[in-house]
Amino acid sequence: MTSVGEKKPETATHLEVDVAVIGTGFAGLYALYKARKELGLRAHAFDDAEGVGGTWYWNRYPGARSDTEVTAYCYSFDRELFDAWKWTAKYPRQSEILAYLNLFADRYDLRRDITFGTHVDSVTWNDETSRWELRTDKGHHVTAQFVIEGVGLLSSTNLPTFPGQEKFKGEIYHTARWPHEEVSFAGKRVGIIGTGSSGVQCITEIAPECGHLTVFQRTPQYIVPAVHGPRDPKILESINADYEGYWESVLRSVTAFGFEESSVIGEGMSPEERDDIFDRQWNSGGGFQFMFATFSDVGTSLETNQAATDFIKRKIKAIVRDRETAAKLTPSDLYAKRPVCCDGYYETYNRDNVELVDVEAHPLVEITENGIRTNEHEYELDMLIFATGFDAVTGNYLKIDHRGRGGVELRTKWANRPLTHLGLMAAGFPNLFMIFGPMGPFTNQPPAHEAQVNWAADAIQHVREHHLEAIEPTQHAEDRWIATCDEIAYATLFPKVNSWINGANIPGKPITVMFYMAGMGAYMDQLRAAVKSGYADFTLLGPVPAG
Ligand code: N01
Repeated sequence: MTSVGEKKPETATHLEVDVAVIGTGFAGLYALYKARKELGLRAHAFDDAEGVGGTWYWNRYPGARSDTEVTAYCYSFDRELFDAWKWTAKYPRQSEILAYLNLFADRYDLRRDITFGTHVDSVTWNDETSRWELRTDKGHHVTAQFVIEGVGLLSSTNLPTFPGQEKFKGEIYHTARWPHEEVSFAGKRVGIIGTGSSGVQCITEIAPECGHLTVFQRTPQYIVPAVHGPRDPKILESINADYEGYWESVLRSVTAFGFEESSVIGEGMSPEERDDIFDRQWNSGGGFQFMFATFSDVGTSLETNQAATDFIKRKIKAIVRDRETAAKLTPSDLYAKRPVCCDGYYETYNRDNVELVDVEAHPLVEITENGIRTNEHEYELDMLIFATGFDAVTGNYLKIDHRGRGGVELRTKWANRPLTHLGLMAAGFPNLFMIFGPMGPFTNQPPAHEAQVNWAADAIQHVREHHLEAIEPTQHAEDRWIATCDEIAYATLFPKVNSWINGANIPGKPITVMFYMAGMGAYMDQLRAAVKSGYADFTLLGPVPAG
């Protein structure tokens, strides 16, 4: 057996490290930094992309920006970086976030330990050596004691195939695989399929640029304004006055978005009082804010939820001039998907060059040489954009052939639903940490990534300091975590509505709970309790006997 401390001769394709990292978005970059700089370990990362950035490398579509205010959409551990980086606006554009992540990679010289343009095909646990063996599509063979995967919650693209798709003669794009080159819309007839977060940003940005825009909508969403603008200097001043306190409050909150969440119960309140609060939030903007800063029970009380949906429906009616279009844009389900915000979305449908097609009522039959044919009409297009989202949460994990102890396949283990403990580790898969894995918290991601990587780093240190080989959650702990996640989710309204949150957007995918919905604060308590108990819910494996 080769111990991690011993150096084995390396070839260009064979690498022996302490920590292998998959993905170089927010999570992977921080994991690489942490393993190398803070734990002093040998680490190497792989990424499919040709550069760092993860989701922000791929999602370059027009209008792409975060809907978390910048002050909570960054790393917290590096105060100097926080002070040095001058975000230009409240909700950062994709290009700005990507520049920030590139700066982070440069600041800590991370690129020398990253192999880009390389997909990790398989991650296999070797029972004899207690090491992971990784193989890539470029022929790399990596041996690592620990694996940290930051493969992206929303990264594996959902590209539905329609009959005749190959015949289309125009340009064709997916929002999450947008080209690096400039795409011109001038004078073109553009079609967009999908009206989720990506779709609405794209639609609003492209409409004024193109000749004609046809939006193919299957399910309307509740969209509230973002009220995008310059950063509020007062927020920054208050963060600077108590930097640690600010981040503590982010981690104690439900959403980890950095805004003040409401503790007001909407149920039982008069409709006028409720509308007043919704109206104030509509005017100050933000999707998660509309759901969590107005009342504490929009996601749990049918009454408050309906008050929210009635309010948005009235707004749609007031904004959209054409009655028929307004009706098509009006959702009929609960407000219990990942909340969406975008400035000027409903106003876009008042433009003469924008048309809305309801493909639920008139299904999309085929893609032709010249455009899209529904069961009612053929729409001629020069460009077709798929804003059809992702095989979320589990998609990228299952693209890698994971085999744990005794050769158990992750695909088999997760055949009916994804199973993890703390959304971070899975029974049967020792020393494998999934950052924002299934059954993790339903929150703003960067602060959660940092917390999970910190937890993983502490676990790694624990194993090494105690001269152990591996840490793995017990089956009992995993079962209990899943039951806890289910119980919490079913106390909310989210399981009642189909979306990527529960896997319902992908045909054939199990529809199930995939998040811990009790919020960031409660999740942090769970992470701390796991350590405080001396890893009581984990099996700690000792050294492999020599010989
Ligand atoms: O994907 P989505 P997204 N025929 O799944 C439609 C994050 N994000 O990329 O609802 C016709 O939400 C589908 O229709 P339906 C954020 O967490 C954040 O927009 O399934 N239509 C839906 O309209 C977000 O929630 C930001 O009926 C089809 C759309 O495509 C998550 O990513 C920006 C179809 C997909 O919507 C996903 O957002 C962007 C078909 N066969 C993304 N298949 C910000 O921070 C799918 N659709 C602002």
